[in-house]
Amino acid sequence: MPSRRDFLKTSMLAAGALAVPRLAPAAAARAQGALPAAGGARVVSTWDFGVAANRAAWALLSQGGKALDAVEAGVQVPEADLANHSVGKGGYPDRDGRVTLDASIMDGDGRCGAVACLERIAHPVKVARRVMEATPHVLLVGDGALQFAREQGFPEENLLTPEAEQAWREWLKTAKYKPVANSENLDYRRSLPGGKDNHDTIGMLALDAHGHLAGACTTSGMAWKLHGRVGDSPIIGAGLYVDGEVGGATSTGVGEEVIRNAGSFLVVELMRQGRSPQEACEEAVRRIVKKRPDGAKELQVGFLALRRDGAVGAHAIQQGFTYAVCDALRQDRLLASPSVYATSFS
Ligand code: SD4
Repeated sequence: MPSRRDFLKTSMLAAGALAVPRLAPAAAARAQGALPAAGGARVVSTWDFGVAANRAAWALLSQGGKALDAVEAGVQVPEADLANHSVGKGGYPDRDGRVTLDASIMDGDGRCGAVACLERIAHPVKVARRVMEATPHVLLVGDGALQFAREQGFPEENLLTPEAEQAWREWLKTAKYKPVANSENLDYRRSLPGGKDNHDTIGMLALDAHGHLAGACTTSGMAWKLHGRVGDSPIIGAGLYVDGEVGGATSTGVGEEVIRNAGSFLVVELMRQGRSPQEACEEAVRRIVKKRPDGAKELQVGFLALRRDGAVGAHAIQQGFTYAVCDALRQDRLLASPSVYATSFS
């Protein structure tokens, strides 16, 4: 159970009192509220690296581009960033030293594609889109996904960078696997190989000027996972779900918990029933916390939602989940999500 202090702090966070590290409250409210009735484009994405990813998506959206093209372009930014150890090339490998990538993409009309446990291809989101557009399938995995990518002409390369390999060799000394939470606890972060958390996924949702929605999600998954492990990110309804009549949702954190609760689908369905994006994310997080006997005290999961009118919501189990919001007004907003627990590892 959260302590009273945690609860009080959480209530303040939920009320928005502490929710905005880099914006005044009024500006944050504008960033989260519906867009003007006349419409407009908006893109949101998970974590600090979402700011740069949003900018790439905005380059298309601001020119009247399609939401689907925007999310595909946006998430390629962290996929290509070698300093990012949780997405794309440069991602931390699995227990056997193999970098395996998961990604999905979805349009507001229900079209979707995904790849899981894909090796040697730097931009899994592009392969996911190709699955969606060039096959009758939704999800290709492992060798089959690689075979398809090769046939489609995607270049192959070694995705294990020297830095990621070094972190893996360091981990091998103890070889202890724990799906630890992402938190603001700096001592904890520093204790991890490379001084970083062992997971962070980019999930992105976009609304274009024509009123169309799309989303994408891409990750190297949990560092040091068992070979063959697939997380929530490529599972439609878990790590990503978009319904043009309602809105979209995406998730980050310990994928197993999100899959168990069909998290992103749940967020969208709750919005369909009239909950705000914020309320829907809160309820999805609450379900995860409630089902865990330990109250999910050591796990992180965060949800991000974008309703079809542009309204945004986010909620996480632990403090520290950030998300980026970009629209015609401002392109570089980074907001702190409210959370169930104010601190995770104290
Ligand atoms: C996974 N959800 O593979 C991803 C990892 C992640 O923040 O999001 N980390 O379970």
